Amino acid sequence: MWRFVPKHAISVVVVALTLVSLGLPTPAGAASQAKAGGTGTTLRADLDGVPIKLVDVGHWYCHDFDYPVIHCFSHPEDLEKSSSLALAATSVTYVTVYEFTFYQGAYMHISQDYSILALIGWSDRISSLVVHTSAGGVFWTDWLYSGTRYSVCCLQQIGSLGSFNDTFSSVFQS
Ligand SMILES: [Ca+2]
Repeated sequence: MWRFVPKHAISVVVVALTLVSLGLPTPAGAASQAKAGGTGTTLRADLDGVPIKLVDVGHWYCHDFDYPVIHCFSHPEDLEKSSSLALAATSVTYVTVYEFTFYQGAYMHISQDYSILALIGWSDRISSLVVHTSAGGVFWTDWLYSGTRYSVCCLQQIGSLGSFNDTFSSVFQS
């Protein structure tokens, strides 16, 4: 069954991952992984089951319901199948972010906090979004939940972010 790490723990892990991945070049074989010291939790990503670099997540159709693994797919229909299986097992607050306005381009179902969206290739690229639950989240224009905040909630569908287009650099779920 799917099991989720408590959010406060995830935040610590994300920050740790960020520091590690920014500070140390990783060997080619470990390029798709960023390890958090001491926790045993490794944020990683795959595309159609094959490991990919985390920064490439933003190019595909992905979800993080199996955190700390981000699953990506070449085709959105495969993403939706995988997402349905995960969501059937638990209730999750999540937001879908899209590369282009009006829900076009690459997209990702995000249920976790990301202090640096650049880590998964999503910084300064989000142009539209959909909130799937009554809860929501807060996007920020800078790393580590700073800069200008942009709160979303309540099944909002935002086809165009206006002046916030391509500005979000971190996000946490509320
Ligand atoms: Ca964009």
